[in-house]
Amino acid sequence: MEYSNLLVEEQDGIILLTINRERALNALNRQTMSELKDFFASDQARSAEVKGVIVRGAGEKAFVAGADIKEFLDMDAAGGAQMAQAGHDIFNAIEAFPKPVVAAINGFALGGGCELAMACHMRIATPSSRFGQPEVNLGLIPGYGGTQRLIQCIGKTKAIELLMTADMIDAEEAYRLGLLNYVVSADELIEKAMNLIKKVSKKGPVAIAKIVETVNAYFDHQVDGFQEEVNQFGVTCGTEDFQIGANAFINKEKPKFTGK
Ligand code: CO8
Repeated sequence: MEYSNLLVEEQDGIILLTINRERALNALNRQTMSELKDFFASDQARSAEVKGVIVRGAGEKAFVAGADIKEFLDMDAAGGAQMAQAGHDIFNAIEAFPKPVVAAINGFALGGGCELAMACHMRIATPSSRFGQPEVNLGLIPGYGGTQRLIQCIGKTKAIELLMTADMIDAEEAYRLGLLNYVVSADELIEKAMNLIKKVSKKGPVAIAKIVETVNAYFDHQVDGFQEEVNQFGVTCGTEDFQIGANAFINKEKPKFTGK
């Protein structure tokens, strides 16, 4: 698929995925959502050579300022539910991606933008970044997972306040609440995200994929997360990676994982 709203660049096996609609503060219109869906399912993203994905917004002002409000002005109840479901499917696929996905946030991460960041495995932001779920200002509620993931990230007490008031918080407050992994300067943002992915890429790839599955199981009410851990622990014990990792430790060597 040719992308008109995503830029895909690769550096040292790490994909830099840029939401590229700077004039609309990178708002997620239908086209961008379908490109995101395509990208995370693509052979390029899922290639064994890829260590992870950094998601960022184009320009200096916004990560993503939300879903594209101009596209859903005339939406009815059925159309809204359909669009929200499609968004859930895409963000769930990002959350389930078997390699680290890091949001590198410089500027506004609002509504669907905050929801996209929360679907990523880790979040790093610059001090001037601002976060919020302002949907109630439009007479809506979040539709891309925000009511659930905000609680998961920061707990109900603050989540319900932010969801009800539509207040924006700065990066320092977002870090304090547990929404962010790191706050770094704009100059350091991509380097920090790259270093995080490089650190993860030195671990056993099967184990990393199983961490994603097992952590996500905690939030899946159909699945017993503890049972999932037992099952996936067994799976990782049966891998070549485990043999390589354990032997490397005993022989005081660095492991060369095969991902098998
Ligand atoms: N959608 C569409 N266009 C947008 C959006 C958006 N979310 N945000 C900004 N833009 C556009 C503006 O319309 C403007 O375009 P133009 O120059 O053509 O008028 C351009 O980006 C620049 O924006 P501003 O002039 O407003 O810039 P400011 O610096 O004055 O303000 C703000 C920046 C505070 C970020 C402001 O733009 C703003 O409040 N944006 C909207 C934020 C918002 O409400 N986001 C939530 C949207 S709802 C949502 O995300 C629901 C997700 C779930 C959907 C479920 C299925 C439908």
